[in-house]
Amino acid sequence: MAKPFSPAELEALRAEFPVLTQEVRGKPLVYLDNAATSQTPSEVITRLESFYESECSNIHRGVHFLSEQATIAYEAVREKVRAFMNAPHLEEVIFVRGTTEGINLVAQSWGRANLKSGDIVLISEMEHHSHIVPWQMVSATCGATVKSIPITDAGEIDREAYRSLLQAGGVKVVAINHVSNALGTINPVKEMVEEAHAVGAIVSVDGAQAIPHLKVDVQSLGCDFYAFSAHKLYGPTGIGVVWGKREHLEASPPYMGGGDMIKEVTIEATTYNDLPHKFEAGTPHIEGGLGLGAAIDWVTRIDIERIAAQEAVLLDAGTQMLQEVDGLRMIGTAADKAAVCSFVIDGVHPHDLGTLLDQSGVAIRTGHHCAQPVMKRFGVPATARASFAGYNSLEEIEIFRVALEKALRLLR
Ligand code: 7TS
Repeated sequence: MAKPFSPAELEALRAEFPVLTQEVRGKPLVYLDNAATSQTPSEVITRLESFYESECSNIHRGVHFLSEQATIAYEAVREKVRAFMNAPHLEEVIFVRGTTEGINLVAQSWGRANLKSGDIVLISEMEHHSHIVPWQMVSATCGATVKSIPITDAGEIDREAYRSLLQAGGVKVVAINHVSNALGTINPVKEMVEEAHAVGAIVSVDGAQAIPHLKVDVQSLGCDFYAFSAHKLYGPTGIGVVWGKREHLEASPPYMGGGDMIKEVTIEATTYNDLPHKFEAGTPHIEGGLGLGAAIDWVTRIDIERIAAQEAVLLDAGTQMLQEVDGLRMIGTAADKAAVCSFVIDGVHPHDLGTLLDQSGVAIRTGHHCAQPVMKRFGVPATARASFAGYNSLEEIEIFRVALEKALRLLR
């Protein structure tokens, strides 16, 4: 079992994040909105700068020095990503803008080529909108039907209901997140994949909330597609990855047309490039890719297991602290949870709470978290959500507690 950070280790780690040293509204920043976007260590920021200082050029197309260097650096990140998620083949790693684009790519490329009238797409009730809407869009085009996998009162997948839905036949796709952003639930992806494959369905996994907290191994999970965003993994915005099994990617048409994704173009017709370039039309987010590589290096150096151990301590302390608040109801009490505390408090609107906490320098997220079916399931319009990262401390949970008490005195 990995250990959480010692006070000295945590202090050194926090010092790597320039943003954490600032005050907001005259108070030290307590950043507890990591499920939305995590903060960025200096190493990653420096990597973004150094691209513009010494490598700025387009990639995959230049014969000159800068382009050659940038291409080598960018392609080296693909290998880092492959190793980070233990993907079997390099060409299965496709760079995209983020989780959302990755899922749209899967739905539009694989979905259009494979879904037909009468097919069923199963989407869990705890999905982020970005894992619902793209499948709805392609289903509407292909005549497929979208059905939901229900969740329990604890915010876990109802496994019995899932099995029944699979057994009823016609399921071609199962769309599940590895970790829910609104509940924190860690889903039993490996088992759910086995069950889906047994009836001939593929599984698309939204890994946006899992990649910063868990050691992800796509071969062990056995899933067919896995998408994530760099900005939740201590990396830059605007870049992410969708991984897919080679046979699926090869049998799917490109998502976008343009430069770099072709072998030959005439005015009449085009032959497409090989993987991964077939799915990477146009100039990519080059410095973003380099930043993602630096973020993976950073997480590897710190050790994802130790980050997870730190977050487990924070989740325990945060949950305990919140449960002592009068009238508070935790939304999402799964046995296996990542570092997310979503809650509502009697008589208090989450937005008011978020605004008052901000006055104390505490940043949380409030709203439906782009997971309206979850809100509907629990009968709430919105929740307040504190989400932790490896650099958060128990002292910050204490500041959060004091700020929460102060806010509740004003609101009640
Ligand atoms: N899937 C999940 C589970 C997410 O949490 C998010 C973003 C996305 C997909 C979309 O990622 P993007 O990088 O493509 O935007 N979640 C959140 C959140 O919880 N608060 O702000 C963004």
